[in-house]
Amino acid sequence: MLSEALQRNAKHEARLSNISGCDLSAVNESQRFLIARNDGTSWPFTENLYNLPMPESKPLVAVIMGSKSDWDTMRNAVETLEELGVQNEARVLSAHRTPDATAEFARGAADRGLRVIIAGAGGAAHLAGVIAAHTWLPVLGVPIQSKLQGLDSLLSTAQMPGGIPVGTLAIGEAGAKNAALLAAAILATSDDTLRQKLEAFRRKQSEAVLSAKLPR
Ligand code: RP5
Repeated sequence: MLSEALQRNAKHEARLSNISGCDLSAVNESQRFLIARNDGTSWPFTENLYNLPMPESKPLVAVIMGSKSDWDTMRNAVETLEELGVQNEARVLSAHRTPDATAEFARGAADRGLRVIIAGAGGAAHLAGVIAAHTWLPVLGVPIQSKLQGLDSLLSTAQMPGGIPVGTLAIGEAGAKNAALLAAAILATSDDTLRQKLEAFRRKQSEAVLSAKLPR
């Protein structure tokens, strides 16, 4: 099987050489993919050899933050989603400084294919609540550590009136990481592959705890 694939790839290398004037480095992976398809070859026979891109999938989770200054905290959410292979998008939107854009984002989120929204904000942290007011999607709030140690952010995010829920996580980095894990768990209720990744994440975490060496 592998040698057949290698032969087919050799044939394509030759075609690529002709097309690109012998400079294979000038042919990017998307072009290789298109050439293989236009060539009538059943795709994706080259996927392991060229790591050809799969069709782009839409983000399922949005990570929104009230300010660029929240990134150091909210990157923990993005990195955790990436680790689990969850398609995501991240951007700055403010409940107070960009109220119209925030509402527009929230209203269109479900139709764009998003399934969970993570919103982090600090101080008078209304972002998660305002987003939740404009969408039926689950919204997870991350209180950013603030000048008041994040207690203001925590209360502003958590104390929603009955009827518009925001699932509020811990203050700061742990909250951002857990928001991503919770978002993944929500998606995993209908995605077995993701469920297995989450279970593997937990196993690895447990192993790290059990094998911890104390400095003594
Ligand atoms: C909130 O105000 C943001 O979420 C941020 O945590 C806080 C401070 O924002 P900057 O003044 O740093 O932009 O809206």
